[in-house]
Amino acid sequence: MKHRFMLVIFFLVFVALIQLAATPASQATNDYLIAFTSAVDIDFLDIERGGIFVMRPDGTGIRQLTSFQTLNYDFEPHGLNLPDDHPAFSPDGSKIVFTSNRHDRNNWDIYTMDVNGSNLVRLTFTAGLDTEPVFSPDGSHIAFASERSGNLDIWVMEADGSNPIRLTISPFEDIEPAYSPDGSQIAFSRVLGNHEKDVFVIGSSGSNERRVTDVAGEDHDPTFSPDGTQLVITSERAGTNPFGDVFKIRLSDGASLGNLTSGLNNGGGDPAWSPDGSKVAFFRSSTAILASPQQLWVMSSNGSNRQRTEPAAALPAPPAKPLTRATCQLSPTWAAQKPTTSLATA
Ligand SMILES: [Ca+2]
Ligand SMILES: [Ca+2]
Ligand SMILES: [Ca+2]
Repeated sequence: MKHRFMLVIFFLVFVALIQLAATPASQATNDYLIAFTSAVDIDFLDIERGGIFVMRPDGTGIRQLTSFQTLNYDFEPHGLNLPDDHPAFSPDGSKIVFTSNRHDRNNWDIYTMDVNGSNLVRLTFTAGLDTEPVFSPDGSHIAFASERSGNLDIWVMEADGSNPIRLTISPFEDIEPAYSPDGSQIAFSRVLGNHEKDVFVIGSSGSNERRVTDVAGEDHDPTFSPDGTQLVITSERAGTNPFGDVFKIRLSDGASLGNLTSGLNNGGGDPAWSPDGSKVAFFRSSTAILASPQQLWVMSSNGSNRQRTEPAAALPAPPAKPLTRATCQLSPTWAAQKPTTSLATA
């Protein structure tokens, strides 16, 4: 997840990291779960508003799993980390992996919890940032970005936190890992300079690193198509403010297969492909200004039928004060399958 654009949080922060559980295109089942991080701080005297939430796709059944002080965030040139951030479902939907600085506000580490918020387990114990964790498709491993070796690289560990292995060895910041559907590859973003990122891919055991995009500006936030041959990314190649657009590219050579948010005011970013391939979730800035609140949108994977799908019920009551400054990070991903734990039993 994700993210070059963070500004200072003053008294209002709206942040959502959204995970939409897989929903069959023809069946709007309501027993999937959405997990997301929200850091809405409508009152700076009440700084415990943020947290990881789960809810049903229609916004009902909202439960707050964690809470944090929304001002206790970290802003680095490559992105933002909230006190609890980047939740991602396990493949069976029973667990959520996320990053947190709950033990030390200057040190993020990887944790898992059950989808009801219980059974918290800390998986990493290293200095510095450990973030953006994602389960492998078989649930056996977790890929994440870690700066334990000096700057951010892509690492993989077993799902219990054991046997961490460094995959990328570069002087650049390597972030935003995403597993291919067969688990054999991990796409990631490399921060090559100021306002310069490109997408790379590496074998999930660390071999055969390869550059996928080589385009001026930021190409990042890769996630795979269900067949593993394409990626959706955030790209600035169309020049759309403030973050660029959602582009579909071919994994083999990085060729553009289209701007999926062409013509959409303020473009879109942080795309994520649904497991059935029919939809792409993305964020859209509410204005062309970097610090604007973000909205979650879902479109067909050909870029048509773009619709805002706000988790409105997840957010506190409308702000009593005008929104003066806001920043947001919103990185939708889709769980691989319907969670096995329902809210009724969570
Ligand atoms: Ca750490
Ligand atoms: Ca590196
Ligand atoms: Ca680039």
